[in-house]
Amino acid sequence: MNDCLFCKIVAKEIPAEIVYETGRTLAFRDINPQAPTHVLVVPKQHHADAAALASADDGLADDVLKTAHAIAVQEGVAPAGYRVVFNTGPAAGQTVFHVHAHVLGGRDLNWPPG
Ligand code: DGP
Repeated sequence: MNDCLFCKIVAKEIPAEIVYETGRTLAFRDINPQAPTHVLVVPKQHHADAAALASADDGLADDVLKTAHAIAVQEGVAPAGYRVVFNTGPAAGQTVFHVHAHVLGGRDLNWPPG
């Protein structure tokens, strides 16, 4: 999509600190990190939110989840524990409408989230 921020990052038109890439996914550091590890995983194909990703019937949601776990291993946060979050819709705090998984780790994470 022409006006989508994360599509522009996928297209490398806007810079980001890319930490992992597969054929169908891209992972880059969040510009406003909330934990020592805070990486965003996106499908390269545009889907607005997690509900739309879940409806993609070609295993793309699996690819995003597998990339999220690969990030946790690469960042060294998997053994202690980490969180994967899809903010879905405005009430949940979604601000960028290209689906993305937040991968958070490297500190103790509170529950419930705010
Ligand atoms: P959400 O609120 O769940 O839609 O998360 C959007 C995240 O995207 C937020 O944590 C900040 C991050 N973000 C916004 N703009 C940029 C950007 O230009 N570059 C990067 N790396 N992250 C961004």
